Amino acid sequence: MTSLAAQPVAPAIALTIAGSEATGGAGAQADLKTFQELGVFGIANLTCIVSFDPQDNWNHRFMPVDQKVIAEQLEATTSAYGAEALDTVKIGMLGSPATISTVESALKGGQFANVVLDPVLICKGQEPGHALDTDQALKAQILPLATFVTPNHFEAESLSGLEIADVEGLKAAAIRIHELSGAAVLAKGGVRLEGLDAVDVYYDGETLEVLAAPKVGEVAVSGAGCSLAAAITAELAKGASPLGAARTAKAFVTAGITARVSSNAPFDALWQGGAR
Ligand code: PXL
Repeated sequence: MTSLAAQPVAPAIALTIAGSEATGGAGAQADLKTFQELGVFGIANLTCIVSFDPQDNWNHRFMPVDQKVIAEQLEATTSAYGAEALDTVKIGMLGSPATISTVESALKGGQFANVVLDPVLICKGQEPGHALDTDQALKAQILPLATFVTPNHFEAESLSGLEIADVEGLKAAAIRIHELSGAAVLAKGGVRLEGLDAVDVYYDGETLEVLAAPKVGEVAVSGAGCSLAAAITAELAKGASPLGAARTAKAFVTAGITARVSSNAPFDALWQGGAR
């Protein structure tokens, strides 16, 4: 008897080390939806649980996962999938110096060829300077281990020490962050830079490329940064080049922002199905 079922093809696998954002717009939920949408078997190891507070202007309530439990998740995941099956990881919100040290140890285990860092310094609604010790630990311990880093406007200023007023400033910051980290950089202007386009700058030490797409509104959408870095991660897991991954991710996020989901929270959420 012949079967009509297609020969199964093993999917690429990718891990996100990230926080849960309860409303499903950002964090691990956005990462897993992005992985799935791009045909990658997704794994999430949770670092914290964020629940916005509707009684307090939707500010963040932050609950870290116990360090032992974070280490156990990473042990389970790296043991289940060796470096041949799982060599690509995305780092999202870590949230504390202790978690940064736990994740640093796991990265130093050497399993991951692709380490995509979304340097979440503060989230929408948080004040800059909120968590200086965490920011400093991220720069000192995780940034040097990254192979790809995706700072937004604020994070690019913080990581580079440069002020960014326009695309030329974004280019200078991307070059500086590459020099500091050795990683490929996609510095995101988003809605923060003036003009009709949302402009990002890619730099990997050789190629400098401006990625532009028409802005969809003037308000930042929740999950855009997470989904962009997750899409880069998925594409790298499938074997794309860093620049190819950046281009695909930009198109994926632009479609997802166009198909955004609104709620009672003050920001819309990106819909990963927007590119279908
Ligand atoms: O968008 C950054 C982000 C990442 N991860 C988690 C978050 C947020 C923002 O709210 O809650 C868990």
